[in-house]
This record gives sequence, C-alpha cells and structure tokens, in this order.
Amino acid sequence: MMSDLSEEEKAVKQEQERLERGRLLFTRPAEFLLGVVALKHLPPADRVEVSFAGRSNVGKSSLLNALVGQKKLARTSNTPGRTQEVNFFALESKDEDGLYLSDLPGYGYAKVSRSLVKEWTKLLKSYLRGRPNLRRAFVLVDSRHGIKDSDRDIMKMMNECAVSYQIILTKVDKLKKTEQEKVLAETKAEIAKNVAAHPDIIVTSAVKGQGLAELRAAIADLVYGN
Ligand SMILES: Nc1nc2c(ncn2[C@@H]2O[C@H](COP(=O)(O)OP(=O)(O)OP(=O)(O)O)[C@@H](O)[C@H]2O)c(=O)[nH]1
Ligand SMILES: [Mg+2]
Repeated sequence: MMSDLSEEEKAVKQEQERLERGRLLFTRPAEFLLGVVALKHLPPADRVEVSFAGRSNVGKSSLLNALVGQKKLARTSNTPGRTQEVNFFALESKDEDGLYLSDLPGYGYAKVSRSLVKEWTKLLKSYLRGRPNLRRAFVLVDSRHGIKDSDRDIMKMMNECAVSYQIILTKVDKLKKTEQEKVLAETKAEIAKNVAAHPDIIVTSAVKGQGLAELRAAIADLVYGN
C-alpha cells in the first residue's frame, strides 16, 4: 500500500498548487481600464484591488506588464515621473470575480514642483484612505538602492491609512547574488519593526521574470483567500 505524503511533501504540493493558482489568475486577459487624476473618477470598489507604489523609475509599470505578460499594457519610460495618474487595470473573468490592479504615480522625483508633489500626496492619501477594496499595496524598492526616506514616508502614510503593504525589490538582474542577499537582509531588518508590513519580501526582475510566479501567487491569495 502507498504511504501517505510526508509533511514536507504536503508542503511542497501545497506550494505548487498556490503557484498554479497564481499562474491561472494571470492567464486572464488584462485590460487598461482608466487613469484617474481625481478620486471621484475611481472605478466602483466592487472587487479585490492591489496597487503598486514606489519611487519614480523603480519599475512599477514594467512589473505590471511582466505580471500580465503584456509588454505595453502600462506605459513605461526612461523619464522619471511618467505615470502621473492612478492607472487601473482589470483582470476580468466570465465565471469569477474580477481583480483590479492599480499603478500609482511615482514619488521621490526631485525635479517636480512642490505644488505637484502636494497634488500627488493629496491624491495618494485620499486613495489609500478611501478605498475599502484595496487589499494590499506593494511598495516597490529598487534593489540597487534599498529603502529610501521617500519610501519611509509612503510606508508611514500607509500605516496611518491602515493599508497593509508588502515590499517588492525590483531590478535584481542588476545585482550579483551576494549583493541581492545583502539588500534583502537589510530590507527585512528594517521592516521587521513595522506591523503593517508583510514580513515576506518578494525579489523580482521584470526583465528576467524572477519573482513573478511568487507575486502572482501572493495576489491570488488575496483574491481567493489562503
Ligand atoms: N534591468 C532592469 N530594468 C528595469 C526593470 N524594470 C524596469 N526597468 C527599467 O527601469 C525604467 C523605469 O521603468 P518603469 O516601469 O517605467 O518605472 P515606473 O516605476 O513605472 O516609473 P514612473 O511611472 O515614472 O514612476 C525603464 O527604463 C525600465 O526599462 C528590471 O526588472 N530590470
Ligand atoms: Mg510608471
């Protein structure tokens, strides 16, 4: 007779199923829904939403495109501060509830005027505060630079707005393995003090595809429950 699976085998199988659920979720067609500059234009809060925040040029739009497997869904650019609205993308399904992904305006770009920064902060704050279906904000951090003060400001804002968030390290294809490990350890140590931060950090490369399966699975956990 066949013996039952060991605990370890069970855990491996569960993780495989989790990754598969994430993969399937992202086989849905993704569509650009709309870009909003004011809150009154937000789409109805009737489905799970996750958002992507981070400094200008950190790779938010690139990561979104890589996640959904479409090169040009979200506009990427070499000009920091390109995405100036909250852009919404929808993953629709005939049989299941939909999912919204939102691409937030980048922050921390020195060359924008103070009044523009003020506008963005206002938009961001009211979005974070007034979005009941926002299940998690991913805060993207460039793995070459680690957490910066402007990231700390955003995380503080998320804390205050009771939005739970998770750090994603981006562009790890630019780092050697030892450098990756170093920035991961430093980032982990910093967020350990923070209760609103998810303890797991997802290490990604939009270019090489690293971490995408894990990120898709993390989003699927939010859609379907653990
Ligand atoms: N090597 C490498 N480059 C990347 C990666 N992700 C993004 N980039 C590059 O980084 C630059 C900025 O990427 P975007 O995705 O436009 O960044 P963003 O965070 O959306 O920028 P804003 O909309 O201006 O806030 C582009 O030149 C991308 O090609 C990555 O994983 N690896
Ligand atoms: Mg962008």
